[in-house]
Amino acid sequence: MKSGLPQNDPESAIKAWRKAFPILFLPVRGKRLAYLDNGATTQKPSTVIESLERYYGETNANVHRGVHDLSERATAAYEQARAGMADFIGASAPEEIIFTRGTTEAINLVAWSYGELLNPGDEVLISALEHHSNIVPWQMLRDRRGITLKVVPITREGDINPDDFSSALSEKTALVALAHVSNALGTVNPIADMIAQAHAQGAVVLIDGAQAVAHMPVEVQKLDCDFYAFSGHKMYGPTGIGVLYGKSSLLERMPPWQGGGDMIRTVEFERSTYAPPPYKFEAGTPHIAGAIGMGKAAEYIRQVGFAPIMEHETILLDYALQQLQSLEFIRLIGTPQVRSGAISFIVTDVHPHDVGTILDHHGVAIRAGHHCAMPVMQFYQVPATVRASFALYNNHEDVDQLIDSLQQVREMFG
Ligand code: ALA
Repeated sequence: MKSGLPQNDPESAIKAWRKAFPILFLPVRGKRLAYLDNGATTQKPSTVIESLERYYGETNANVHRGVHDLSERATAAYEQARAGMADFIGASAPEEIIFTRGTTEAINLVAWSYGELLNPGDEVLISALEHHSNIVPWQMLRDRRGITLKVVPITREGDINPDDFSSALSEKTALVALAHVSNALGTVNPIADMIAQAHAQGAVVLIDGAQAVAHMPVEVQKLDCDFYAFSGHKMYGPTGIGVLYGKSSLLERMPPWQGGGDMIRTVEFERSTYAPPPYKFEAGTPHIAGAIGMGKAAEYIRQVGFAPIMEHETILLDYALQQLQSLEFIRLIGTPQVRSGAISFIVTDVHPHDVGTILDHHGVAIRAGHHCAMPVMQFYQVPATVRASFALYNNHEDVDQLIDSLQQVREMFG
């Protein structure tokens, strides 16, 4: 890994990163934009934006089908993006990378396909801090195949209780599905240890990496997870594209989950045979431009380097936490042991949606709501929270703008 921020002039490095994102320099409601809604989606660097324009302007054709030059070039670019994503997360081969519409579709793919290999009585284990995307597909599987869905509780701080996790595992556990980083609380789960424990019981493990891949290096072979799901748009890439990583040995055994073009070997009216992975799981024309843009986003992240990204984001998160804690009218929701990316909080006596609307008028973009994690809200007995979530281009000025605007909220509501 590259070394961290340049010690002599970290501010210039961050200024240079910001320059790559044109949208950051457009005023919002006549104010300087402080974009702190990166957990929902990140902004895109020029290299990603240009790659989409170049693809549609110079290369556009369908993949894996044509015999003409454009189709060959589109196919090469799409497959190069796949290889790039394999490299980005340390997969052993490009064939272990399936392009999906995003994390949600990737998790549904596993639930619908690997789920077919599960039997009534098998247990699927999730945690109480999961995003709806890592809850609902397993409820649907439970209702379809009679599996048992078990939920490991979290502590007041917002960590998965390690003892509860260990004791929830048994020889009945067929699959464990966990967030790498909680989108609502920012909790970083100790997934390497959890994966090892699950494997010791013979379970396969799916990790929802949507909130992790832009913030920390992920090495799927080192983690030894069986599946890892993530989205392009939360890592500076386009929307509508994501990745499911799966170990080849599992992908080979799994049935296809959608039928159509590109996923077959032969089709007769009596029966069809299927292409090998990853194509078996990519029915229909894929989001070619999206995959290429996602590949560019991964290149961008690697070029900046995770060491400086992590150093900068840690400094910024600590600063934001310290500033928020200094306001007596703010209550933090979740104080996990290890945090990445997001801070959730409540402004005393003001609904998060009202906070969000006022902040918006000060140019501060945050998310207010249940963050697709209603069980987390139920646990903390709040209808919603305000969430500030960070990316590599955020700076101290963004945090100061957030804090000043929160003070305005307090003044307005008395
Ligand atoms: N999952 C996204 C979020 O946390 C949309 O905001």
